[in-house]
Amino acid sequence: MKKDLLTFCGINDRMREKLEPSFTIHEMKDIDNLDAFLDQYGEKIEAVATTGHDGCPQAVLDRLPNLKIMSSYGVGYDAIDTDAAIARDVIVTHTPNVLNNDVANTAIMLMLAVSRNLIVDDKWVREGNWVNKGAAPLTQSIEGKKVGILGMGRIGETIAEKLQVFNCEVSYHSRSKKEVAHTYYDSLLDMAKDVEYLIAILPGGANTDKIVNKQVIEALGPQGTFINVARGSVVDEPELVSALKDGRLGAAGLDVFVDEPNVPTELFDLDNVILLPHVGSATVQTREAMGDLTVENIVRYFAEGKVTAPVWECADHPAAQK
Ligand code: 8YV
Repeated sequence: MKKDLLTFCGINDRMREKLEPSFTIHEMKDIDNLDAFLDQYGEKIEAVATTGHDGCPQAVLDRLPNLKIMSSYGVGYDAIDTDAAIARDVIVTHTPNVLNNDVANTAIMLMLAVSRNLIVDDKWVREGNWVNKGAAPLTQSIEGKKVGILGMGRIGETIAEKLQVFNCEVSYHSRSKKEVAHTYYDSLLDMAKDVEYLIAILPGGANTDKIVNKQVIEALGPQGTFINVARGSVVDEPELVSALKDGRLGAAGLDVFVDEPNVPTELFDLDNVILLPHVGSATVQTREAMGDLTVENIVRYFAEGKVTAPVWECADHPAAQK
């Protein structure tokens, strides 16, 4: 008998192929009348596939009494209420590790693009300035720079490793000191005062809300660059915008925003900012691997009673045991 799966995230062909033999897939995007759907299928749904942005609204969760697993496509899961899931014995899984390289590459791409004026220089060529005005202004090298990483999880470590190629001096701030060779700061503010680049790669959510505040932004200062590949929520966005506008912060490379896909329009006119539409993990290869792991967590749960990548909050769930 096929199990019923409700998806809040997009399902690609590869995911569908792997799921279809064992699951009847109900896609949220195809559901016109949610209430009627939940009346008909709520009790049958045993699995939810979602993202860390979409989660599963409590009102829906309450109508899924037989839900067993919530599999999230992505590493961050700030929109998923893990306490509510645990209270219901629902295991929550995500897709760590498979996106480490591409998210780290995005952080470094932003560092390079901002410091070397990639977008401005591209315009310089296209708008004829090279011909009419001559060489473009000199830019900044990232070689040997002091880089502070905010969050030293799996992606933070990958960024630090990759920065070795540029001979950067890497330090980090996280809630606790890690078993890594980089300099640890127990104060984010102190680190921001000492570094030239600050890269945010820590989970979103209440614990990290606006952790990059006005003081931190000003400590980074007019010569500093802020790179965000974490969540928009980790920075005080209005302060960031105003500091970038009036030069209290030198530059920024931003892949994430508070109210995606809405980006503060004041940023559109600034040459010292590079904006990306939350594409840190968005390569064909990494998205394929994320889809595979999203599916693997669900399929293994029903086949073996185990999952591959539980979130740490669910470590005590029997399906999380090795
Ligand atoms: C998105 C991400 O989740 O993994 C994360 O935490 O931020 C991204 O990979 C992606 O947009 C899929 O929802």
